[in-house]
Amino acid sequence: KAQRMQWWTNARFGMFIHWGLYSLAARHEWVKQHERMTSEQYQKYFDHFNPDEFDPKKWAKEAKAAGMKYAVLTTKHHEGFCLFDSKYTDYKATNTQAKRDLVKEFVEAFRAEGIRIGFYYSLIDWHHPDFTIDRVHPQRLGENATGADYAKLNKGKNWERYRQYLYNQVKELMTNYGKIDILWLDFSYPGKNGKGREDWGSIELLKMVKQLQPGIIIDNRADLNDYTDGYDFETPEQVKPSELLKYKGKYWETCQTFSGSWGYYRDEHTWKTHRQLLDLLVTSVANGGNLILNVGPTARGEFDYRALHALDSLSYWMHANNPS
Ligand code: FUL
Repeated sequence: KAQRMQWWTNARFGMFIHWGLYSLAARHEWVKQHERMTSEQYQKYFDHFNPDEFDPKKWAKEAKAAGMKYAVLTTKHHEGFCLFDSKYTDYKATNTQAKRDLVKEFVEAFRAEGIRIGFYYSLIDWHHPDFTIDRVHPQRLGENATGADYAKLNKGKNWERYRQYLYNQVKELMTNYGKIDILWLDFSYPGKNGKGREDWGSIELLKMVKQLQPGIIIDNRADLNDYTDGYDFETPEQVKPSELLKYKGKYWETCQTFSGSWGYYRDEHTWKTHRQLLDLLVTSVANGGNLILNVGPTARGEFDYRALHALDSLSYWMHANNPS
């Protein structure tokens, strides 16, 4: 394992990219859930998705200049929309005005800059008809609803079909884009029965992934216990630097945002200062871990000017402190 992890340990700094239909709403990647939108109400974002400024070569250059050595893109977030051309759904970029596989372009552009490739894939899916409606789902019931109410609501849903769907999609991602360096599975809460690993079939899923991509590095968010179950690194999210100490001796990567949300949020005014970002990087590395810093591109496919300024400031620092 140490050998497989070596490049990742040396890399230390990566770029997270959260991009999807929620970027159009520009007020958090959980907007469908926060505002209890139905899929019909959410459809407008699909209909208007037209990233006319999308040029992943620009993104890759920004990442490289800032000293980032790998990049992880949301191929599908909780909303269920796929940036890639999956044969198992119509809910994908190819069917929007973008008319193309955006994951493919991301992979090509970042690889060309020598940046390693990671795929984020959400195990949660708020669009798929067989995904269980639970207390976190956009279509959740009122606070006082009982288990029986939920059972009634979920009647006719076939969890097995959803699980097969996610297996098929992960297989596509692991097969159609050449060598993938990182798989970043994400569940923020368990699936059908509240038993994540059984619901997702996590052990088998990871086995399949490792068979298809023997060198791949996988995060810990499929509800698995430890490294022997097949995952490779821990993912402390938005933690304070002081909390990082408890990960000492482990493989870990802290994921952090510029402001608060992961998806583009135009009116969020909690952006970290450039100094805070640099501190995050330095403290992560000094404590033996990685930092993956998130950018939420706009619906048109650009990095927001505040993100560009922050990346620039990191790149000046990298430049000034790079002996070569
Ligand atoms: C969480 C998600 O719910 C957030 O939206 C984001 O993707 C973060 C990295 O992981 O679990």
